[in-house]
Amino acid sequence: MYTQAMDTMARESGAKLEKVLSPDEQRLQERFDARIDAGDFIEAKDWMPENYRKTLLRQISQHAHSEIVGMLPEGNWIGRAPTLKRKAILLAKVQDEGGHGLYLYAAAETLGQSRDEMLGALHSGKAKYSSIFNYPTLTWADIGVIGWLVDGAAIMNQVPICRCSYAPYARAMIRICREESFHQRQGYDSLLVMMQNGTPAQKAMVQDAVDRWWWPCLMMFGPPDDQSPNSAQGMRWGIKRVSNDTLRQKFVDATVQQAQVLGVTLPDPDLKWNEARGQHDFGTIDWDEFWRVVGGDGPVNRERLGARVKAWDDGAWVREAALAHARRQQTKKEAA
Ligand code: BYC
Repeated sequence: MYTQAMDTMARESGAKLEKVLSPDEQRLQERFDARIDAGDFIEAKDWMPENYRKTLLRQISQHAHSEIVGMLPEGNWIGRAPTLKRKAILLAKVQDEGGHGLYLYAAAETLGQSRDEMLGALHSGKAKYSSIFNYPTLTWADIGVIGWLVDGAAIMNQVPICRCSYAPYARAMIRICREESFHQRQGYDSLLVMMQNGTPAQKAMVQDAVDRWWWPCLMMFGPPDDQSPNSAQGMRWGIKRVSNDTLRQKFVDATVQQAQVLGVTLPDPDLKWNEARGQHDFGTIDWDEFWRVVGGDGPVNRERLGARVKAWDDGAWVREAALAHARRQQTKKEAA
């Protein structure tokens, strides 16, 4: 039986949850729990516990914000891509990220929050987005490394969400994951070209980018399982299918061989194969750094949020023009 674990009133008073639900709500709750147990998908029109809805809104809106903020570090390099081919690929990738944000905002809207409200929360600094986008893109190699490692970590995290119990989110994730695979491949390909055909300076640039992005990528999966307040309930509800630590481990195991083929060293002296576990051991993540970045004090948090707010303000005339056009169309329709 699943409970609304975030219902602190019931928990704090020590009362059983059943006592605060009306008989009708109790019946709905039981039906919902049975559907989750059976692995059913929940649609927007279906009854759901209030805290299931809130948890989804939190995660999906954060995810949407990450896609939109994630356009910024790579967008900075569109005008500086080294060849026409790389520029076309990067343009397509950044546009895809914008599209992912739109699918996800649309999925979150089905839970009853408007896009304006979600964006308001982002712009005021109230809403979270992925910690990874608060690191700067200093060289062209950073763009390849974002594709390889950041999108690689994103795929590892996002493939299980294609089976999320909330169907509109799961459907959005299926489309997103297809595109993420291309994103990862293009990043890896761009690094491979530099490592195989590049000058010593280009090879050093790739290694430097790997050194700077590796640890922040491991942080992307979120805090360790025993310090992850949302995991237990998220997993019981089938929102989260695989734990933060399990996904992080899978990412490390998958990446080690890719790094060998590329000819780069992952910056962790403790990284080594553990025969007994059948997995790689790796060093300690600096969780103080992670919480600092999540709390708004990363290398470029202010710059990223500032760029988002400016884009929103600069786009005001587009929104006004679109609304004026819609009003005119409506007037014409009514007059016809
Ligand atoms: N950054 O209890 P936990 C992309 C927060 S886009 C910031 O484990 P949960 C891409 C967490 O929100 C990638 N905050 O939480 C785009 C929670 O705080 P609140 C984005 C983080 O939800 C463009 C607190 O820490 N992917 O790849 O069970 C170009 C405790 O955590 C982070 C998604 O959003 C973080 N890294 O698990 C290229 C995937 N980690 O909300 C690439 C969907 C944790 O209680 N999201 N926090 O205040 C998820 O899968 C889950 O929400 C998480 C966290 C695994 C991220």
